[in-house]
Amino acid sequence: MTDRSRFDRRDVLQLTGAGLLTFSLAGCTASEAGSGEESVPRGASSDDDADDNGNGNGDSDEADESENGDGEEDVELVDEEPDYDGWFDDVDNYDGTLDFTGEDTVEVVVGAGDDGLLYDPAAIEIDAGTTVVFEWTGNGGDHNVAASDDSFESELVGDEGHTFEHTFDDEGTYTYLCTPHEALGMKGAVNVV
Ligand SMILES: [Cu+2]
Repeated sequence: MTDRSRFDRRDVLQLTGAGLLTFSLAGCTASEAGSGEESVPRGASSDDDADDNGNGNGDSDEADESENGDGEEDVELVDEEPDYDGWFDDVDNYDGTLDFTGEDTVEVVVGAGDDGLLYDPAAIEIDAGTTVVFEWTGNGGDHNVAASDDSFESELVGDEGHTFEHTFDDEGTYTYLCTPHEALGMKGAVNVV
């Protein structure tokens, strides 16, 4: 999907800088396929295509930001961002919810970031029945993973390689935090669809 984002961005440049490039591409395709150039109102149909490309670009810009954050190039942001009701206001690495639907297991790093005081990714979306495996980096001291609604809670440990698993069977938005580091913004969320 990275490739598509870049392609879309290139289209924007073409449209704003020299819209003729997109137009000529569309024209070539039309003439090759139909060889009926004389009867096709090329200007009008090309205009429609160009508008469609332009509309898609607001979304891909957001996706680019998430790539910078964690390098997960093949993961996209969800189409409709859940309402976390301010949960992520003080979380440094929250940059939208990453779409992990279709996966049986998803890994979240515990103790990410320069200080080891983040979960990464901070927000994920999964299907009901998916297991999330939290894995400790060993950075930032002792951490845990504690659901706001007490539906799950891990041990409080600092060992590198420690893991805690939870399978999310029911749909809903689950926020969780690290008990010692909540005030420092060590918080995450799992949106189950
Ligand atoms: Cu912590």
